[in-house]
Amino acid sequence: MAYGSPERLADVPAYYADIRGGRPVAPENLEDLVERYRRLGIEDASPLNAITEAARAALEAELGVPVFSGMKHWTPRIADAAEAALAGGADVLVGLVLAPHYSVLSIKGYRDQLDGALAGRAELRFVESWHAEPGFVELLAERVRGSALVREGAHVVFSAHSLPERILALGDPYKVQLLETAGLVAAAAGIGENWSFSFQSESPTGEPWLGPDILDHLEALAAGGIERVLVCPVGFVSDHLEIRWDIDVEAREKAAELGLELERIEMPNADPAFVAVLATIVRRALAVPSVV
Ligand code: FEC
Repeated sequence: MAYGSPERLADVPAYYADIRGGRPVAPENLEDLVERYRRLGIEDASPLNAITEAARAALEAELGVPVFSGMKHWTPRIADAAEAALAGGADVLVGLVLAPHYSVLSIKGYRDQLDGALAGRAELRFVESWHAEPGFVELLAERVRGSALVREGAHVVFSAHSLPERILALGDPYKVQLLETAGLVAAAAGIGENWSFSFQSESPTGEPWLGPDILDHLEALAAGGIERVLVCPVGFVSDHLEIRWDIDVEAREKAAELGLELERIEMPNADPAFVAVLATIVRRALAVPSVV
């Protein structure tokens, strides 16, 4: 399962309405979103949907069992994937989200959609989180280690999607899991203490979100004498709007203003090494139901 992305500019209002789940959309926020997709050239290609399909096909080939993709906020919907699996005779399903960290405001929504669609018609083995999966940690560490900027002493900023601060009062594991991934990757990459964590992609919903936001964080780093930064997004796995706009456009522009050199790691996307990690997680869920 993945977040989903509009295929065309004309789809953006319906897509945004789906994300808002019936709550009103401010016209200026919709215009701003359409503009971001326009500037990324979405009419030519919808990167997230295409990457998700490539990862699905590669995982199916690797596992030798049918793999279906379902999107949280676009088509094919998670319910469509569930129906397709059931129509193919599945009696056990593994539910895996292409987002490593659990939150009630994130992964639970995917699970609810899948549970609701299956309605008890098959056994669901749902992977709640895979943020410390050794293969995933190593894949990111390798990309950090491989960065020429890091070899020149760049500071590594791990990042993930922000969420409303109220999740902390709910005892949500999201932030703890994110920091755990960042710490594991930093240790495996051998960068010592030369790293920090910040959130990105906050939405204008009118309530406080988890911080620091990456743009403010870059300012603080520059003020502290840092000159080079490698961004390592750990909460996402694909090139999509939150990477290609929020990091590649906004964070880069901010870094340029501050005189900071900024690069980011390549996202895992449908890289065979990443597909192998996903296959390990699925095989484990199929073999040992109690561990998921
Ligand atoms: O490339 C694309 O077209 C889709 C990129 C995309 C990804 C993504 C991942 C996450 N989100 C998470 C949480 C929230 C919360 C809200 C929210 C709003 C948006 C909007 C767009 C959007 N998100 Fe997203 N998210 C992506 C895109 N997200 C577009 C609406 C416009 C905007 O605010 O910029 C606020 C909802 C509300 O208004 O109430 C909360 C989390 C993730 C990472 C986990 C995952 O991938 O599921 C968490 C990719």
